[in-house]
Amino acid sequence: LAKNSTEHGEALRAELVEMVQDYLSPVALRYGYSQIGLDSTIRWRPLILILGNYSSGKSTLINEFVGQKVQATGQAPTDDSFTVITGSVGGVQDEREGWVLLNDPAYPFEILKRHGQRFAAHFRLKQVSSPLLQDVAIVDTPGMLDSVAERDRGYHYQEVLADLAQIADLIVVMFDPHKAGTIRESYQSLRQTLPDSTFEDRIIFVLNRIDECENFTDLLRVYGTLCWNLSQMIGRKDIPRIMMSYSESLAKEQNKLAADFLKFVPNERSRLLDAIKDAPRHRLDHLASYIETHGERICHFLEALVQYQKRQKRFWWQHLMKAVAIASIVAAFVFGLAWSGVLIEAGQNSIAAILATAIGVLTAGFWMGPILHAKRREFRRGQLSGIDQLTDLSTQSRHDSWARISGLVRSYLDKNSDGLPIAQIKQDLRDVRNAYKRSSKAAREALHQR
Ligand SMILES: Nc1nc2c(ncn2[C@@H]2O[C@H](COP(=O)(O)OP(=O)(O)OP(=O)(O)O)[C@@H](O)[C@H]2O)c(=O)[nH]1
Ligand SMILES: [Mg+2]
Repeated sequence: LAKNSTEHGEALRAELVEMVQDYLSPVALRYGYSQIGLDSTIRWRPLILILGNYSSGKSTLINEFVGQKVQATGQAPTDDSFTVITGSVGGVQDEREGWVLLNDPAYPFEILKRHGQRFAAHFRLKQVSSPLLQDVAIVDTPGMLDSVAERDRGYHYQEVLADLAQIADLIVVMFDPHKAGTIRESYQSLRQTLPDSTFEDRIIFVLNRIDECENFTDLLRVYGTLCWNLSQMIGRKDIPRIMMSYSESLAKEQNKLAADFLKFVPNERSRLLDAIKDAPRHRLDHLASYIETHGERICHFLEALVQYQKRQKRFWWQHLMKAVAIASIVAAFVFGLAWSGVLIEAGQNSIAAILATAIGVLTAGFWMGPILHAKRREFRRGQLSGIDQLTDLSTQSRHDSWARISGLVRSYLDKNSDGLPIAQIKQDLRDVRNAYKRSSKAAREALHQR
């Protein structure tokens, strides 16, 4: 049964990725909603992102789980690179450097290209043979420094983290007793990028290296400090669960295992390992919310375009009415003059009528031509500067999604407002809406059945 359900999950995942490729990606690219195919970040294997303070024990933990010394470890800030560590095909050990990796469509990292060469020089992939890494990849990250040192990296560290967090299925945030809570800025950038609905499910907080606490009181003090800092960062009073962990072998080496309090605090390292092994199951949940978030936003985007076109049409009709009214008045006036003998000989009704019609048509043409042209520019300027009028912002989620897309809508309209392909837009809106709702429903049902 388990095998069956894994296979079913696998098939469903493939189907969802295909839906994104066939329906969401082309539309996203067509309207400039995204610069890369939306399926590119979800194609690859499940990804676990490990981040936290420097020296909090990230690399030590990874080496332990992988069963080899893949990453360098040490007391000072050791590593200034992002390393994707994954299983190798046929046991080949391989390394791949940043720029090649960012440009390879087989990997989901195209989105990181925007961080430039300086970042690429700090990005690499290592393939190692390890049972844990057969279906998943782990990303080891440079430890967080304080915010002053953070500025010297040459790329925007927090934005890189945020982009990686969008690709990741599980995010492990690590602290240690010496620095329990100095990651405020990084935390906030995660918070802003991940959709609210998935934020809590996808993130695990770990207080690591607890064997180094002096005694139980010291541990409580550190734990309390971390809770306080987390609640400040989260802006809430209920603290997420924090796993406690330490490296058994290091503790033994350093004679820390004798500490009494460790007997009362179970090492949750193995639970952390279980969570990492479980990442493929997180993938389905991640996919479902990925599809919902982008599906909703794309629909929101297209709805705004439809709204713009409606206003444009109304504007055009108003001017046509005006043109007809003014042309009629002018024509009537000309006819009156002609009929009464001011323009031509009196009594030549048919010539007067022809003359009046001709001048009326000219007037209408002038109004719908150069005058409308100037007015239309004014209309467009007005619409673009008051772009929020194009959408209904009655709920918080509409607000959030609009905050993400309004700039993109504006730049699309800026280039295309004169010839919006409205039939296509409406068709795309229908297709995307149907496709994403259908897929999200299927994914939610599958998740529910677990
Ligand atoms: N006692 C003890 N020491 C640990 C533990 N985990 C890591 N260490 C030590 O802490 C130091 C930092 O560990 P790393 O794994 O290099 O930490 P990191 O988070 O990867 O650090 P950066 O890569 O610099 O961000 C190393 O000297 C490790 O030996 C632990 O659980 N207990
Ligand atoms: Mg490290």
